[in-house]
Amino acid sequence: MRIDIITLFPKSFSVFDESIISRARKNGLIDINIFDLRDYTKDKHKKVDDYNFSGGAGLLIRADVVYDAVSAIDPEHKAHRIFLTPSAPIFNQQKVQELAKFERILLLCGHYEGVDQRAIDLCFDEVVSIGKFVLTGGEIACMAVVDAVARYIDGVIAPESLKNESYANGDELEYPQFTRPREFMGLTVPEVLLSGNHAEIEKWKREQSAVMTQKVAMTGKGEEV
Ligand code: 6GU
Repeated sequence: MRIDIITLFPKSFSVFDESIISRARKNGLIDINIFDLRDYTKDKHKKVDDYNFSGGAGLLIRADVVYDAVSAIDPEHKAHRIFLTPSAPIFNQQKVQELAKFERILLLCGHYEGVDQRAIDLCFDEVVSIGKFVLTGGEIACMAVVDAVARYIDGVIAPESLKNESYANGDELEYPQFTRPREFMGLTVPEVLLSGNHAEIEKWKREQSAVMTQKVAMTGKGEEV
């Protein structure tokens, strides 16, 4: 899968040089390209923003700069194009799986007060938010989206890992897990997990998933795309 990211802060994406994503890039499973929006300005001061016609403080990213960047990077509109903004439907695991099916995606990270709406209307297929809160820019949201999507690309992680995890079955959350030692600070590993009885262990996992899901549902309501 090819992933193109347009940002004003390319250096922040060094996170993709670590861990699983880095390995997937080296193995040729994902081709992540970071583009600096400033490289697509025409004026000598490399100005990307301008004042907001609705008034108020804060500058907006200009439509022409975004249009020029997107047109240069994806001239034939081969990529599924996503703009990251808090003013959007909220991302979830179903969306992750949908995005993972594209051969190519392109993401634009907003910054400052946002982006001229005409750029969004003209250039993007979809807008995505990662939750009901506001970040200083779309970069961290972009990293979250790309990381989650990359996990669903063949070869990036073991397929079994995708089966037994939160949101693999609807909104069901994963059960608690334990490793050695059997006792830590007075807390013990549930007896059934030490029993070697696989049927009982499976039953315990299903029950604990339900308990976890119920607990979380009662403490905060999640949002759907
Ligand atoms: Cl995609 N961008 C920003 N700036 N803030 C957010 C967000 C995105 N999703 C949640 N908060």
